[in-house]
Amino acid sequence: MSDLPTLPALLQRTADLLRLSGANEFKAGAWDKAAALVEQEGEALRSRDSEKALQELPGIGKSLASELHHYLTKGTLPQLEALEESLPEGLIQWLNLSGLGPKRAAKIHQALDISTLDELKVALEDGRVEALSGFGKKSAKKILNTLTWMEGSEDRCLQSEALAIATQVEEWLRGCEQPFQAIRAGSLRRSRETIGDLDFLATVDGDAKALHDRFCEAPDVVEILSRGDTKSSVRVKQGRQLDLRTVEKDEFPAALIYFTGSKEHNVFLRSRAREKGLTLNEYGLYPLVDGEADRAHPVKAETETELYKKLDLPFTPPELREQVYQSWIEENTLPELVEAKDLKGVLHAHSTWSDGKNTLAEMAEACMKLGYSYLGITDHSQSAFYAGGLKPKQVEAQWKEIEQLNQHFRDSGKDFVLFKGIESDIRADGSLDYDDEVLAGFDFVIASIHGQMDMDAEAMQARVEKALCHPACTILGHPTARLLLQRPGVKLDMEKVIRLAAEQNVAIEINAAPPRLELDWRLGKLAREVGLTTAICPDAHAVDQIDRITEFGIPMARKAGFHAGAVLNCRSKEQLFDRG
Ligand code: DGT
Ligand code: CA
Ligand code: CA
Ligand code: ZN
Repeated sequence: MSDLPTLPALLQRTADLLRLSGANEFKAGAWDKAAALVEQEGEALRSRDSEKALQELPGIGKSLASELHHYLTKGTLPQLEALEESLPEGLIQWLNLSGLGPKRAAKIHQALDISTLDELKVALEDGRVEALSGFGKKSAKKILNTLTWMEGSEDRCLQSEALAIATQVEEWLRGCEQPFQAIRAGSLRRSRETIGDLDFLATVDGDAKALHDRFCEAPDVVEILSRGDTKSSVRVKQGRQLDLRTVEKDEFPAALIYFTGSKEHNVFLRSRAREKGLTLNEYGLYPLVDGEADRAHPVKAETETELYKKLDLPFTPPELREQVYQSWIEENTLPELVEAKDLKGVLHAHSTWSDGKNTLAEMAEACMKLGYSYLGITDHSQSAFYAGGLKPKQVEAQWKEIEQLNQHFRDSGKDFVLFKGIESDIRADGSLDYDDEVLAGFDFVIASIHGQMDMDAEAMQARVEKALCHPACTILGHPTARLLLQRPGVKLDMEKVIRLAAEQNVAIEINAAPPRLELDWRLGKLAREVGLTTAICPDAHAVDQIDRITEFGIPMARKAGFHAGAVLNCRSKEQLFDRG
């Protein structure tokens, strides 16, 4: 059976590959339109069970209807498969470079007769690309920057991708006939925003080989790198490496600490052990006798907590086992980290008023179902025309709908309220995207950068600082606009931004969209020192994206060291926008 939600993306990809192959715009554009149409149709598409019925859709000609029908019945698009077959694989990879669209990629490919990333890099460096008409020095430099950036990150993946793989593998392992206990370790347990390889640690009752065998036979495994009875490594089809370690029960706490890391945290713990006349390794904690571990008399510790205690240290949540937090651990000033149950409401979501997929009422309903007592809706502002940004007249109309819905909630005895918000573009000059009069009418304003990201550091700094100082600004959205593993953020002195935001009583969001995950957790320590408030936001464009705040937002806020008291949407709806 076909998976409808992925169909628009496949149609879009076909359009891109057609352009890459040099097809004319008329032909490629039809696939773009088909993608938008299919998105709009949703599940209703399934009821069109013949090519003829599909052809009745606007813009769907005979050949597209045949493709769609093939997809609905067989789950693939023949045209896409043919393109992927015929285009050089290296050339297809060019599409991952943000800043180089398929048409321009095709132009370079044809003019210079090159088709790999390496060849492209050389051509960017030796000036052949900038000499092509329509390119120039600046755009060649930009493409080269993204290429270099991507090279350094292709051995990692997003946390969300790693979590999906981990969940699948764990489910598969549960089918092992031998009883066992397994846990995620490494960067995944520490909730890093990107993941290199996935580490699992387990203890097995009886023969550990059975678990290793099952691990190596997981459905997505494409390569077994090593298979043993204490350690196995495999590669899965998504490209990631997975490591499984099994240890004895009494070794588990020390092994868990070791394989959770970070490396720097381990170094710190080992030196701490030395200071106490002990030695710590991946098997246990032992007294040091004549500079040697006394393995016959291990220091008893049945849990991680007990092990930390033996080192006179507080239990350190995995998220905080990073170099930056060493002083908090030593001084025993670790914060009580925010938890999912502390969240009271949702801020930063889009509706059909701009580029969201669900109506205001649907979004509110979904928040209620998840147990939240408010939703601060923030559609795009007028400059974001590409995302259906709201003109002042539409803002007013949306306010009316919000008031009606709130009235309805009150009348039906629902403990829920919609707040009037906006995600206002920060214009290049640092101004917000409406007159002050309009801005004052919102319950709250998220200010975000969406365009003109190439500005130099000084201009960008001034731009963001001006926005922060606007009296209507409540939250700074995705501060550097980075996209993990795709593009670095804008040039910004985040230390200064955090200090100023705290001073101005402006919160900086932790955006839970998997490629964003900023405010970066590395800045959490400073945030706590200056009393910055954050908001854990889904940036949801559909009802099924609201839950991101618990899935990715909470782990990231914890990793940044935030306690519930410093999180805006852990406040009740009555106290939410108190700025005293
Ligand atoms: P990743 O895989 O790059 O996302 O990051 P990690 O932290 O998962 O690193 P990985 O998979 O190389 O190792 C898992 C843990 O094992 C790591 O967090 C700490 C521990 N570990 C590995 N190698 C060393 C080492 O050379 N020294 C120390 N102290 N610990 C290590
Ligand atoms: Ca790892
Ligand atoms: Ca590893
Ligand atoms: Zn945004």
